[in-house]
Amino acid sequence: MEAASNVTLTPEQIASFHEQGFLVLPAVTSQEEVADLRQVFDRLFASKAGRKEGAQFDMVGHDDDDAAPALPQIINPVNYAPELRDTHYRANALAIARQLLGPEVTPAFEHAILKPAERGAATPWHQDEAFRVDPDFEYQQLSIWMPLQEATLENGCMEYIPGTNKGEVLPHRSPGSDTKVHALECAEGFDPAKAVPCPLPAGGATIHSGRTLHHAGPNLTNMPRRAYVLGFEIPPKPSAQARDFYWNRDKQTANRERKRAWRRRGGVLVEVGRKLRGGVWRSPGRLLFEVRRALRALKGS
Ligand SMILES: O=C(O)CCC(=O)C(=O)O
Repeated sequence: MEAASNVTLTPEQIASFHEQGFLVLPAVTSQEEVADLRQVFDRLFASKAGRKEGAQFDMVGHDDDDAAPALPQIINPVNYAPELRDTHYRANALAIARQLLGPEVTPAFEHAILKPAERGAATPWHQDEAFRVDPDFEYQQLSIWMPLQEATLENGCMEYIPGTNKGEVLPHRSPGSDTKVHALECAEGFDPAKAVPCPLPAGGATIHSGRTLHHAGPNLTNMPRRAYVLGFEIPPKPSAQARDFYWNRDKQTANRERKRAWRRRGGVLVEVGRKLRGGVWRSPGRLLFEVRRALRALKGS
């Protein structure tokens, strides 16, 4: 049975999201579900799920096999834990995304992020849109970020710069100019002193748009900080205006290499199967975007 949604945003919340670029909600699922998700996350990170496919990696280090990661992430954890497919969180997140961006919205990506106890690194200031490998599309995306335990300033809650959602994508770079690091950091054009920290209870959520500048501090506590991010977007259309996200061109990360090797071994067919199972065919706009993106990637390789 599919989980049902029970979150309705007020007109004031919707207006505030579009004005400020973020929104804070005290609860988007039950404490029981949060407890279940914590167990799933701990299993996925401990078993290195997705690592061979390049889907689990350290965001801020060189991601060596034998090094303890400072900020491990799993892209699309649902691929390694089918029980994540049918959660109240997912149903509520989709309902929220539709209220904020409109009925055309489709699921686009998801992330599991861990800041390990005592050594979890800060997430650098960035805009999510800066990570898009193909800047020649128009993106209208948002992320729903749910902590699986309390999120505080001490363990790395989210912090946002209000209003940055209304500007362009600012110049980014690899932290320390090290192109072997997956993360990006925003290089200039904002004032970190304007940051609004957003502490949250477990199972609450912050929502931010693809251009809202954000970061999260290090985890200084003796408990892990886990966050489950669900991303949604209007199916992107080719943009009339050319942009250059040059900071993505030179990336040479270990996870990108693992992903390439896995695709060559037949992983590309697994990817197509996952997209079909995920329901990409239900939205003609989404399907068209996926085909256009694949063709552009083929042309570029
Ligand atoms: O969880 C974090 O530390 C950062 C999350 C983030 O940057 C995002 O969801 O876009």
